[in-house]
Amino acid sequence: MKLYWAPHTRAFRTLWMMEEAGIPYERELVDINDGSLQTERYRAINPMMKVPALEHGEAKMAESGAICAYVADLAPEANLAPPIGDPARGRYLHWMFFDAACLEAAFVERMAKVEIPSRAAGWGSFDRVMDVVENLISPGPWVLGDRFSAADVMLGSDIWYGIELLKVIKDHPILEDYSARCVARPAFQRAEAIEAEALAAKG
Ligand SMILES: N[C@@H](CCC(=O)N[C@@H](CS)C(=O)NCC(=O)O)C(=O)O
Repeated sequence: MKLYWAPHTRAFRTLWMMEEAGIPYERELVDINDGSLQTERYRAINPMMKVPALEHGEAKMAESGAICAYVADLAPEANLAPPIGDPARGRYLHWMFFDAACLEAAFVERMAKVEIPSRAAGWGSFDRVMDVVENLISPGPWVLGDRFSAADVMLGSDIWYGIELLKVIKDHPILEDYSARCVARPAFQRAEAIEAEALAAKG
């Protein structure tokens, strides 16, 4: 299984996911700024020509949420996704999809300083999304209560990104605590170390 990735991108969550799953994988570090993704070979994996992307035998796929869900299902022993038939799978899928559909969109709205009428915007509004996520992880500690899952990899990576890098989340102690719980996970730290090593090698 090969993961195409670049540091400081949405590929981080897939690195974290791989480290949580604990299954063998190969990493191919790509440069998203020098045109090296603009090849027919890469287009066949991800026609959007973005990272992350995954190749696993005949399976070729992109979209970080889909990759996280795919890897979680491949590693049942890591217990990162409720199996089909488990009622918790509904809540799990709900929040996996919510991340890309609502949380990321709300960040973009805030960064672009545009206001879209909340009934037209699929995510409602930035403030509404923050309230919903705070309620979701209270008391937590995770989206599925005591059970950490790939939904936390998706949500946690975006919350962390929103606080630390984009700085669109401010004065939300519940979200800051959740982010700190994510950062404390050994798999998160291994993913960070992989990024740091790649950035240091680049100079
Ligand atoms: N919806 C996609 C977004 C992927 C994406 O936007 N990747 C960016 C980095 S965060 C990228 O590869 N940009 C390079 C480019 O557009 O050329 C996902 O979640 O995987």
